[in-house]
Amino acid sequence: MNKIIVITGVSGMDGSILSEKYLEDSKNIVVGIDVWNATGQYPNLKKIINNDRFVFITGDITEKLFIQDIIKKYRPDYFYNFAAISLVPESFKIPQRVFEINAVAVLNMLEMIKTHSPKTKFYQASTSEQLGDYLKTPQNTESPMFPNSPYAIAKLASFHLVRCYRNAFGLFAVNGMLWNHEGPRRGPTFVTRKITLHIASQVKGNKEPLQIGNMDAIRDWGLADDYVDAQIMMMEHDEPDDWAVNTEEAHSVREFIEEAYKYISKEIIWKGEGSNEKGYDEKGNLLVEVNPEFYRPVEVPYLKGDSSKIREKLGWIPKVKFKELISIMMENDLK
Ligand code: F7E
Repeated sequence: MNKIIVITGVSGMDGSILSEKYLEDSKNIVVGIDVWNATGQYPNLKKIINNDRFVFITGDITEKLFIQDIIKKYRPDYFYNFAAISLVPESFKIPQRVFEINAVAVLNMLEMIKTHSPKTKFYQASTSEQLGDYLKTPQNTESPMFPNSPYAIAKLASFHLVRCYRNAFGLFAVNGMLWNHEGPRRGPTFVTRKITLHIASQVKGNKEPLQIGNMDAIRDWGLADDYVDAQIMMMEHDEPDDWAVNTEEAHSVREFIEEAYKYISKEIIWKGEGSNEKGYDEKGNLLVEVNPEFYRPVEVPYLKGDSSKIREKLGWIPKVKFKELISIMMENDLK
């Protein structure tokens, strides 16, 4: 039987990778939703936009009737919600909009599914960012959560809404709590892609140094492709649950920069401290400099995950870890 899969935020990194995976099965139909843009360009959809089994719909997930129409029309087997304002610093500038998109829209999706299509399985893109100021490490879905940005607070509200609708109404509603995941489709404002794209531009002759914020922030970075596999496994599992997905390895932004320069055989020599810190190559060329403009009003200093539950119950493992992730991104951006 055909499966119908609705994916919001379909032109983003996870949405586009997931669509391609579902469309590999010739019985599946993917209904992809994203915001209208004036260019009409959705580069991540280029492999699937002409596929007969891919239906692309533009709209705004904060319009309740829009979501209602989609759910009533398709009564999907799966509904994946990736649509969000996902750049953390942006959320300090437009917090109300962030709450509408990252929290209220999720409430409406759950309500619509409960009312019109209660058999639809719902996936919420939940995040390690919810953890905020950590009290213990490594962290998982049961760790204390002290989110410290409007982004993370709205996401935590959605996390609890999903649990609540699962427990109260028996919906198959899943939280995939994913740690930072990256790859060639990552947006250029996130730190990993910003670094790999800038280094690639320096190789092509750009003399401007990479401008960077807090290099001491520590993250657990994995490859998006592996994490999308985890999402499918969660939705195929018999029981809905909350799952932590990460590599269980933590590295600083500074280590990411050093490793990415190693890919082009450059060793960074750091000089100065704090907002005056700069990175040079062996010949004294300035390659990196701290720019406080990229500091955040509040930082999430350290995120290292514990993914033992999904490893033990579903057999998921991350195939790609830190160094290989950087190689994949550098190779892509140098092309
Ligand atoms: O920052 C530091 C920054 O923006 C990582 C989103 O997908 O993952 C992502 O959130 C770290 C932070 O990701 C720059 O201060 C230094 O500590 O790449 P990011 P994020 O904020 O961790 C989670 C799981 C999500 O859910 C989010 O949606 O890097 N940092 N210098 C910088 N960050 C950026 N963006 N730009 C800099 O120049």
